[in-house]
Amino acid sequence: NNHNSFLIWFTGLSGSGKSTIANLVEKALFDLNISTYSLDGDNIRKGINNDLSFAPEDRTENIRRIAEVSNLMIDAGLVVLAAFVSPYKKDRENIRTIVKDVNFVEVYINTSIEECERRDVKGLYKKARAGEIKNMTGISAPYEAPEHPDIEIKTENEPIEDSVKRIVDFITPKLQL
Ligand code: GGZ
Repeated sequence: NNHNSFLIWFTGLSGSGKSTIANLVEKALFDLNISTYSLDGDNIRKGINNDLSFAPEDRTENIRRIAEVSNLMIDAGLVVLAAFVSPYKKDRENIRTIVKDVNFVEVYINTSIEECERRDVKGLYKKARAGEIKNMTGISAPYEAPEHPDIEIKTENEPIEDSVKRIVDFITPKLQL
């Protein structure tokens, strides 16, 4: 539980590009014969965390359980990629405590709220503006940006391939290939 134990954590607004970038990083690691598993809202909030809302205390519990599940997967030998809005600084700090001996890499996907709202891939921002969704991060709920992320990605300024390469280049020297 040391050299190849990695948790790559992507934080950012809904629609910022977390899952897209995480999936491309996962592909690159696969090509290096590294066994990975990706966690995101689609596989976690529909399953183990389907009892949780987007209220602050439920987001905290969401992140806590994800950190614990990550710990188990890392223990099983996988590099875990986790893509969650994870808007609260204290919740992200708690992840470090939960996975203590694991190499924790915080990747901040810094896409502006204006751009996320313009993309509005799932129509959630429109619903939030119409008052049909409460607690929408960036609209009616806070996002506390990381102050010292290991990697910061500005998707509006950098080609996605370059972003992916920067993440892979950050991780691979630390991995026993
Ligand atoms: C933020 C919401 C909300 C609200 C539904 N606020 O773009 P998506 O759709 O696929 O990613 C978002 C996802 C956020 O779930 P997380 O588990 O990552 O959030 S947290 O870490 O804060 O617990 C979005 C969708 O769920 N979604 N309602 N109100 N995102």
